[in-house]
Amino acid sequence: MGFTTIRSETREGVATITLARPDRLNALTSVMHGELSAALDAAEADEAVRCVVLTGEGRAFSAGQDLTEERPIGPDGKPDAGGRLERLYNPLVERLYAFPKVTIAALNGPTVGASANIALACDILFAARSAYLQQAFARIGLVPDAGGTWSLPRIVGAKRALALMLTADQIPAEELERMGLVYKVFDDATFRDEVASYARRFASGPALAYRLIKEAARVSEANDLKTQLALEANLQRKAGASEDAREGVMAFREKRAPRYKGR
Ligand code: T3D
Repeated sequence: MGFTTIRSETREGVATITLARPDRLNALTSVMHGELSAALDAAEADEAVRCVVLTGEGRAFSAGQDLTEERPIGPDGKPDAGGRLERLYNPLVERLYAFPKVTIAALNGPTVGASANIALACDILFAARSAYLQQAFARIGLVPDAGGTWSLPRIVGAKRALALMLTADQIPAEELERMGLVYKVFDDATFRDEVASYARRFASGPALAYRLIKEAARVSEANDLKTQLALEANLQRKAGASEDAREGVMAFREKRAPRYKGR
């Protein structure tokens, strides 16, 4: 697609989007945001794509906003960091939370600033053992953004989230796994293969059920038990009527692997 700051390739139902400015630790620029958005458009539209993997080239996942890029100027004539969030980061984070296919953030190395919170907007995070995550904002006099102040307390609890944000400490991969921010840590040498194996599993899985599971998880934060139970019944009605659900049960009875079609 003629991208200059990312790479996007699709294989076996998996679209892998790689942030590709390794000499800048894949720091995010406006151009990169535009390309990322176009790559997500393509992955969403392509029926053959069932899973999206977001990762980084070289030794980092991404070092957050490119700090050499000028901030937009606000109506008062002053640099407006919030304007950039409203224009670029907030739509990306909302889009990832609502993305209709399974999304994986593959943290191959340092995952810093806004990029950490973009990763947290993906469904599942895997990390290479050498990776770390850092809410670096306070180190440069900024406030965590890209949804970090929303997602972190929900994942790790209020006090721990506050400590991560105030200290801006680099948290090693194994601790991220213990805190529940990362699902699994793999050795650096096998990291890409392990992530690819999970991605292929999702790509051949029941896509409709995955979409409904994501919907249930996404809205559960705001629902009480009664509302969530009613939602589950509705979603199960849809899933249960799908070809995939029929195939899943048939495959179980016939003692063979299911062949899901995503409908
Ligand atoms: O508009 C707004 O600003 C609001 C939006 C804010 C969103 C945010 O994401 S704020 C947070 C921004 N990110 C950071 O504060 C992290 C900055 N980077 C670092 O602190 C360090 O680079 C790391 C801790 C991530 C890694 O350290 P290290 O020692 O492994 O690598 P390094 O040598 O610092 O970095 C390698 C190169 O990448 C280096 O360039 P050089 O010296 O080789 O020419 C470095 O300047 C460059 N680089 C790293 N991070 C960024 C960057 N260049 C531009 N922007 C970066 N964020």
